[in-house]
Amino acid sequence: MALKFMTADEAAKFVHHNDNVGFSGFTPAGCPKVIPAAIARHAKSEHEAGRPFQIGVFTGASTGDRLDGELARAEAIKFRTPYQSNKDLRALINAGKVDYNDMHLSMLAQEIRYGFLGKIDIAIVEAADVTEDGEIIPTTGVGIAPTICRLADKIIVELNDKHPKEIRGMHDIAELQDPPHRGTIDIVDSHDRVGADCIKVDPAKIVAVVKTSQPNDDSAFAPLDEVTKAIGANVAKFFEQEMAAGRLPKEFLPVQSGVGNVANAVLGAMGDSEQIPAFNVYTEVIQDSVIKLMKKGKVKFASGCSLSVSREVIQDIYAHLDFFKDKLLLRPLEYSNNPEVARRIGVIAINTALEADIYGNINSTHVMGTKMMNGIGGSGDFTRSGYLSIFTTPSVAKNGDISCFVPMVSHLDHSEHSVKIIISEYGIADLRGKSPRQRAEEIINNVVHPDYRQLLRDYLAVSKQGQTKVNLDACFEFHRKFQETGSMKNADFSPYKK
Ligand code: 0RQ
Repeated sequence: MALKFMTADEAAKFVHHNDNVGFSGFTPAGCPKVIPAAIARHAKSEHEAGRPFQIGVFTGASTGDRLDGELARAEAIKFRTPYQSNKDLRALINAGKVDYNDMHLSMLAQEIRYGFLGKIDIAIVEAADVTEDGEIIPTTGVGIAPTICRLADKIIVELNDKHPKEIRGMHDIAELQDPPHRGTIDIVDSHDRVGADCIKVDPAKIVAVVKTSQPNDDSAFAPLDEVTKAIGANVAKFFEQEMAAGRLPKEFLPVQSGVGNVANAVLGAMGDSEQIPAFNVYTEVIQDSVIKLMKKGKVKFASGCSLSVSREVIQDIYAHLDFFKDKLLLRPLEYSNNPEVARRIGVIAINTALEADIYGNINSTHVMGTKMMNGIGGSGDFTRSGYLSIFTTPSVAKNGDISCFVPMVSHLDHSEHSVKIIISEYGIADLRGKSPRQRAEEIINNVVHPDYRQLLRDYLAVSKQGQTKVNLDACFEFHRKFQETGSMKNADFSPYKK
């Protein structure tokens, strides 16, 4: 069947008010670059004509500004799931103008299939290649593309020639069967493959192909500062201690590392450690630091859902595809983040917290319990199922006026039952096998900023004895004082009684 080439504005007309639209990609990598802006233009003209136009947006995770940003600024988003990190969209969510379903990423494709989230009307996917018989080669982010392509009535392909057709073979495309017919997933090692090298669709569903030549956004990182460097060094030190104690196998285990500067610093420090052997990566997002370590021979293989690297690094990968092609594998989200696989292969999960409490509960998402930052992302998929679940965080935020360690988290994403290790620039809190009382001591003595240690001890002193010492009147004294006075340092527990 001949492909129907057209402009982005022509293709955008296939999207209607109230449609649920599924987009490929994960982070800006693999997301359509020009069609979302065309939908935004269409939405604006509909609004000017006095007609409503808003859609549900389903993606693998966050996207680039050319997707979430454009659609948010056009007020074209009604519903969003499962994750976002765009400032304009975040503002609308926190103003109550967009309904946001923040969910564990591994569950999205199946919840769409189960019918929990409504019907996907149209799928818009970026491709390195598309054939007349319906073979779609994804680019650098897979996300939920296989599921949305199968379930949608219409598919629009954004064919991006910045990605060579020879990228074919770097993907492992499959979809899980739903219960009661789900079997085991035959991934016992990071490099195991269970699927095909492309997404196969009914070619009759491809209603439009839009050609483009837009690169991925450049994901630049801030240079490492003293705090992120110290956190990275503490993570590497922790692994060295674990190796020496025989609590990690000598060949090491696959690593999942979160996104951002701390994650880059952690991988950098692991790369520099002589005691840590070359390891595999089984993660969501493969960042620049992984590619750097791969070139040094320190990372042997990386499986992920997205290759979210800087423009310089992607050019390097494409220029040396023969070196990278058998070392990189991109999978759909329900495989990259699958808890069954993470538990089986023994993933070491390393993620970042916004705040932690003295018992090891983690808030990754809500500032002061209220405002959405990004979302839980894949952190829960890996934290609950990992061989070891580590959270990193600087000890303080906002020039020291916020302690990232508080008496009680203002929102809970990961509970004390899943979190094993917390690492800040001050050191390592090892929570394994410890009671709440012992965990509080470990955290206060090792990872809390010195300015806040006594305040947290004061809180414990006014808390009721029990399995977990809590004072329900005082547990948000840090947050309250920050909101009233601009600093958690003004917390005062003297008026509280046990
Ligand atoms: O604010 O930007 O205004 O300065 O939060 O904090 O320290 O720069 O940390 O960029 O690594 O983000 C948890 C948000 C950390 C991220 C979070 C303020 C701080 C700053 C950012 P400014 P940092 P990061 C991926 C797994 C959930 C998703 C996930 C995240 C801003 O890691 O979204 O884990 N995680 N996905 O000043 C108020 C506090 C604060 C605070 C920091 N306690 N209260 N503000 N900030 N602590 C899994 C993969 O496999 C990839």
